[in-house]
Amino acid sequence: MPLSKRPTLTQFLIEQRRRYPTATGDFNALILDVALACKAIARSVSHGALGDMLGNHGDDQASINVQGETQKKLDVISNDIFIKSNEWGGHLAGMASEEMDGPYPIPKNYPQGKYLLVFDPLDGSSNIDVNVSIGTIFSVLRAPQSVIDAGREVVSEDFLQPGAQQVAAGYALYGPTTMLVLTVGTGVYGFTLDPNLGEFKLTHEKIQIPADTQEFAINASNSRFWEQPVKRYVDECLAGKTGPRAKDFNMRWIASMVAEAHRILMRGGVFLYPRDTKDPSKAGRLRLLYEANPIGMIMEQAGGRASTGREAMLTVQPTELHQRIGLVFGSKNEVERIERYHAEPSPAQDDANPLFSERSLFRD
Ligand code: AFP
Repeated sequence: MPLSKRPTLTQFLIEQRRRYPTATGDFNALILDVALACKAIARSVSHGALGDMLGNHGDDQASINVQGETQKKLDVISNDIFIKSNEWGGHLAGMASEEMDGPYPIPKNYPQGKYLLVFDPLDGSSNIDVNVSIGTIFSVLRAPQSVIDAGREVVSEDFLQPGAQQVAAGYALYGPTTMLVLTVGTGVYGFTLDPNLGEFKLTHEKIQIPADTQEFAINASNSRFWEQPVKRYVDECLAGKTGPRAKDFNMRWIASMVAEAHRILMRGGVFLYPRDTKDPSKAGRLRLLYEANPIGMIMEQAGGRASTGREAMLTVQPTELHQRIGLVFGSKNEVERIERYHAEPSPAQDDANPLFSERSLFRD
């Protein structure tokens, strides 16, 4: 399709809005403010060392975020860009971010709106200084009626909504091209930034993930911490044609979840960052509200599946703002297989019931 014929993000949103005659345009304006923030982050990321953007925030006095992780300069810059682009529009009652301890109430000098915006402003920070693709992840929820009616300040509890209640989710991928991948509940659409126009143009309509795959992504350096079902799944992938899967697999690990998610959307695959025993105080590495849920909505809307390994991700009831969780997503049949392995009796139970012993040919 010639570039001139490709709808812009604005045109796409207006055409989607026509399905809802009572729509006020608030939602569309919010998505466009988010898209503007992503364009500004893309610009900062593209300058890299030229823009004094690399390295840790606070330079010699490195700052640590609520996650206990060293903040990169671009983490803080990206968070500020998101706040400044979205606080003034009158569409939000509040925001929450990986980079902020608590929720961000809309300043009194701006009107308060009916949505909540939750985001990881820059995911994959460990890749910034080595010029590997990174991304932004965002999720839109409805503010509780009590916030809208009373106009009260948001509190953390207002954000603790299951992923199935998201009204929109998406990510920006800062790679060879800058892309915005978005779902508003009617499928998954990809927009590529036209650097000459400064506009996101529709390039991928109704993305569908292949139900099967021969590609898995996991950080194999954690294998000694994995639970048995994950060990079994990975062992069977590694066994390839010679094992129970009777086909060879390929492995990938970029350490930027947005890049992995995009590859899986484009050609299938499965991503695992499971709950493991590496740090018993953490229920997983990834965060539920602004990583697992938005990526989960994208995956489910594209015909894939997102799971904790034991249950559907979008059904999980959050208990805290920065809650961590085990995450498996991608090709539906592969994620369901991993869930089946988690549902089978664990080895401890097997000792009592040898009949239920692991069927894998590769027991430890
Ligand atoms: P950072 O933003 O701290 O680099 O974490 C990125 C991430 O949350 C996710 O995008 C990656 O898939 C995962 O962590 C990489 O984790 P490992 O560094 O343990 O492989």
